Order: sequence, then C-alpha cells, then structure tokens
Amino acid sequence: MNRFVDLSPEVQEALANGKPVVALESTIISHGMPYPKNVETAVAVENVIRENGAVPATIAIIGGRIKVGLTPDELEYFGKKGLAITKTSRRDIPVIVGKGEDGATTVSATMIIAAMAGIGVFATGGIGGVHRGAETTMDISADLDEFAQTPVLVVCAGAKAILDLNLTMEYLETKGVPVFGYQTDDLPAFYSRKSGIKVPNRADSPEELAKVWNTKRELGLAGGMLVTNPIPEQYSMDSDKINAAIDEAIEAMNQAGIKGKEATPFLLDKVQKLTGGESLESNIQLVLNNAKLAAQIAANL
Ligand code: PSU
Ligand code: MN
Repeated sequence: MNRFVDLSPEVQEALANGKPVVALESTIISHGMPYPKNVETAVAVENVIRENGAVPATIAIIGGRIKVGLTPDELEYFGKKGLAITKTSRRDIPVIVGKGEDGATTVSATMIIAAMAGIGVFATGGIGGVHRGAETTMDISADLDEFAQTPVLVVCAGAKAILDLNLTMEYLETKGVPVFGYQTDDLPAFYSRKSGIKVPNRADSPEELAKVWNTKRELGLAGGMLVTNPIPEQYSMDSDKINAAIDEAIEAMNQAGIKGKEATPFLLDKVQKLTGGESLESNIQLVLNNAKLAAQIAANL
C-alpha cells in the first residue's frame, strides 16, 4: 500500500482474510444529499452491506490522508461539512493529498483508491456520464474513462436523465466497458426502472455477475465493469414528472452559466428541490438496493 492510504481496522482485517469488501464513494454524501439525511443514508448503506455478508469501505480524503473505511465520527464530520468539501475526481487526488485537504471522492476517484487497496466491488447511486449537449460543451465525466482503465466493478441504478443516456452508452462501448442490466434488458434511468434504451447484457443473479467479473480479470483485460440495477418498483418515480424537473434544472443551469465540475451537483440539487422529498427518498432507496447487490456479488467472487 502507498504511504498516503489509511485502511480502517475493519477493512484491513477483511482484506487480510480474504473476506468480501464493498467500496463506497463520498461525493454522494457531501454533494449528493442534504445533511443529515446524507449521514443517515451512509450509515444505513454500510449496515446493508454488513447484513449481506460483506464489509463496507467508505472512501474519502481527510486532511490529506486517503481513508478506506471511515469511523462514525468521520462520516458525521464529512456529511456536516457537505458542499464545503472539495469534490475530488481523478485529476484532483494529487492536489488534495499534496495540500493536506479534505476531498469527497467521486466514482472515478473512489475506483482508483479501491483498486489501490485491492477492493474490486463498489456500490453507488448514479454515475457520471456524457452530458446533454456534450457535442459542444465536451462535458464527459471522468467516471467513464475510469471504467476503461481501473479494475473495479461498479453497481449503480443506471444514469440520471440529466445525462444523454444514448451517448453515455456509446462512449462506454468505445471504451470497451461491459455493461449489464440486473434482471432487466432495459437500461435503468435512476429514478425510474426503464429508459427505453437496450442494455448490452443481462444478468439474473449475483453469481452470474461474479463469474463474468472473474473472467474479465483472469483474461487480463484492463478496466472495470458496470452493473445497472433498477430502482425497486415501489420507489420508482413517474418518468414524465421526473423528466419535467430535469428539463427545468438543465434550463436553470444554462441560464446561470454553470459548467465543469459544478454542473452535476447543481443539477442534483435542483432536481431534488423541484420534486421535493420524493426524489430524495427514491435516491436513498436505490442506493440501499445497490449496496445489497454489490455485497452479494462480492460474496460470490
Ligand atoms: N450522479 C448522481 N449522484 C451523485 C453523482 C452523480 O446521481 O452523487 C456524483 C458521483 O460522485 C459521480 C459524480 O462520480 O457525481 C460525477 O460528477 P461529474 O459529472 O462532474 O463527473
Ligand atoms: Mn463534467
């Protein structure tokens, strides 16, 4: 392990004994949900992973130390500080560590750190992707290039329609990333179970996913794999309602001239405000659902 990384005792013990471990990101805590729901959710997600036979490893940078596994006090500190923490993707890691600051790791940064620690499975809510209008803005999340090079399987609930889902799938194809739908042929669209876009592969059990993931690694093929897991039926939102909110949020973003790394947090916050508590509750439930599947996959490796 490099000298910048601290493993929590629980994670260290699990890795040393070959127990299943699931990585979790921290931008979803600081930038994805409001306090105190963010901390409550982070704790609940960790518990779901434990209940399903794996050890959770929430990843963040605190005072320049790369943490793999946070204490309850660290989670609380992180959730409370929220947007004041620097959103940290691949390019930001050396800056935050070098300056000794706090960093909330996105999907790309969390994958990199998970791989450093030897963790191969990671659960989150939504991934970054190709933004609508990317043909002129070139706003393509660093998450997508990470899938092409870093060996971590990521379970998400598909991608939010703040993104161009077709272009996101095209980009992942170009980058050679296997994408699975879990018990579905239709790419999940985060708040709703279906996007109307066909997902390239389907798997119906954690065993199947573990088998393909092991095969990819044994073949020596670089990069990760993406598993898209539909939100449970009872929490899925009406797609017309959510899409109207997303359109309004994108309009507001363009009006305000927001771009770069601020784009996604702005859109997440705006959509949450426009749809009230309903979208927040859906968001929490889909993360719990993804944590469960990720733990089951990790247990089958
Ligand atoms: N999408 C969500 N919730 C999130 C994110 C994306 O539905 O919390 C976060 C993740 O940390 C993801 C990051 O890695 O936003 C992507 O940011 P960007 O689009 O700037 O690459
Ligand atoms: Mn971006």
